[in-house]
Amino acid sequence: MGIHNEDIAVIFEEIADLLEIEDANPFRVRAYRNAARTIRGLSRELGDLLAEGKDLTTLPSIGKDLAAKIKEILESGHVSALDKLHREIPASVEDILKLPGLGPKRVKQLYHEHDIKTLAQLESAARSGKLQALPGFGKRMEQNILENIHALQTKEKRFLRHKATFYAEPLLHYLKKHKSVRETVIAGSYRRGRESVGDLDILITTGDQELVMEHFIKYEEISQVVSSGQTRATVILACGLQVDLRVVAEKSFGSALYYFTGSKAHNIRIRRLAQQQGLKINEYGVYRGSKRIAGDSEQSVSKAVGLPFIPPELREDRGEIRAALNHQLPQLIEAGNLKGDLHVHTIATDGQGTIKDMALAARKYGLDYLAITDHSRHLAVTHGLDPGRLSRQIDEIDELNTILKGVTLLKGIEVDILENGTLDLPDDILSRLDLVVAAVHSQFHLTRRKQTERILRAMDNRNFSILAHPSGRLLFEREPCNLDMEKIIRKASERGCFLELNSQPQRLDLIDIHCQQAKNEGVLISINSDAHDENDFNNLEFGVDQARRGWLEKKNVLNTHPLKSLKRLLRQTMS
Ligand code: DGT
Ligand code: CA
Ligand code: CA
Repeated sequence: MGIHNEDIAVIFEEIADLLEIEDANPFRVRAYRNAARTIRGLSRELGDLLAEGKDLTTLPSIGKDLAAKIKEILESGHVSALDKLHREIPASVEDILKLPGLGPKRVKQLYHEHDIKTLAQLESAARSGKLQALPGFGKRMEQNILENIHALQTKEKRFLRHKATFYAEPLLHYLKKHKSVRETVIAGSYRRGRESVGDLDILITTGDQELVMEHFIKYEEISQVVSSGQTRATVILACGLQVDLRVVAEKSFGSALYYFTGSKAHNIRIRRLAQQQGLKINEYGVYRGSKRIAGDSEQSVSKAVGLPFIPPELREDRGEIRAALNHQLPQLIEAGNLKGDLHVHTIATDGQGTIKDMALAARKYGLDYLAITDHSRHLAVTHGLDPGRLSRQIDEIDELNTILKGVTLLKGIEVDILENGTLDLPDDILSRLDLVVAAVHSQFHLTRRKQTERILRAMDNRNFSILAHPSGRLLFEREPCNLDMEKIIRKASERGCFLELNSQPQRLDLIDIHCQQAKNEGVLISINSDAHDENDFNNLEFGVDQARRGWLEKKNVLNTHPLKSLKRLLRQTMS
């Protein structure tokens, strides 16, 4: 689990590449490259040298600054200089950089001179023959690029976790069918509840590993067996998802589960904590000297290093170990804590169900209340509501509430935030509603300052209740808006209004770290389905998973409140 010299060299090379794309001072770029070379040539691990108290600046090409960065990487698994570059350069540009044959110089040229910043843009330039005309490219290179993009598209693809569940669950079911399979569990990012997964890491225990491996390899959805051995196999499913299966011994199940759940950064910290207590920890168990003291369950592993159980969603090295040591782990929210849903569409705009359909579906899902929030007129493609239609919907909801049993409807709207920060409908109609959910649906590319001011201004409206899908991102499709989210969170705190965690699997917006920030600022989060049909309430579970990754407790979530106190909270924003 340690950090090796190679890991550090890779980080320094990435920094050099990104600095080069940013047109940084060539001396700085070279300093990182030279350091990477030095590190690769060392005969000892930097971690060991540091532990022995060696002064790293005595190594060639390592000055004070780089020595400090090495220390930072060894201690935390990452380095803030690289984190900063990741914030500045779109991730999609880095995707281009990863294409074989395209170095930082060419990527810089594509990005700065030709505004090519995604693989899709690169592909279309190559297809239309425009790329070969650029200085330093040419026909061969264009052809290579097309081939490499194709190879990449069929290979390294992350899956929405939501999508992965569709393949994971039948596979688990298939594995469990075999009579000698005992435990099966999906570890890795899937278990940590990440919004997307690179692959599935499945652990099983069995009395007969040979038979079980044979059974696994015969799964009909497998399109390619990458490798298979006695205790481990890697396969690709027809959908493109990779699955790593490991058979582990029963007595090591807990330590294997802990290890393969990750994250890697969390594991590194746990291992260090164990070392401080004279213990050794790996995927087989926890050891004092040669004596094995724990490993059959995850609880036994945690306990051996003096920690309470840390929920997988928190295992990202974001302070969870410190919190655990101080007995301050959050009591994470659970799906059953939600009492209602505050963002739902109907056939009046782009939904599939009537108000009544949606109300009954919400009741069936176990919710006590439901806010109807159709789109406003500015979003014409959805046939958004104008004041007249909204007024009639208000009357319709009042009437339905007199006959519906077991569920209460609230009157709302998902109103567009216009480019200048005003809301798309007049105050006199908005003030008749129980809540106003406001959202950006246009002009996603304003500058950071303008986009932030636009939203802050909207939040100043007295009728504003909840900011919907605050960043506007669509996973794998649209980058988040360029926004100062910290400012928005602070504003919500001052103003006493709320932020949404939109549960659509492709949105999952707010993201986890912003949930955590909102919690720290005392801002309540509304976990909403944004349902467009009766089945979409199931999305709420993905929203809750994300909320757990954001450290949220029941008390941090607006719609865990019973109707009466919810209404009071909503009214408070209007005063
Ligand atoms: P993914 O698949 O990219 O969504 O992310 P993970 O977290 O599932 O990563 P994966 O599949 O590469 O590995 C699963 C877990 O196994 C990971 O979270 C921690 C553990 N692990 C794998 N390789 C290493 C390693 O080289 N060092 C350490 N410390 N842990 C590792
Ligand atoms: Ca994985
Ligand atoms: Ca894996």
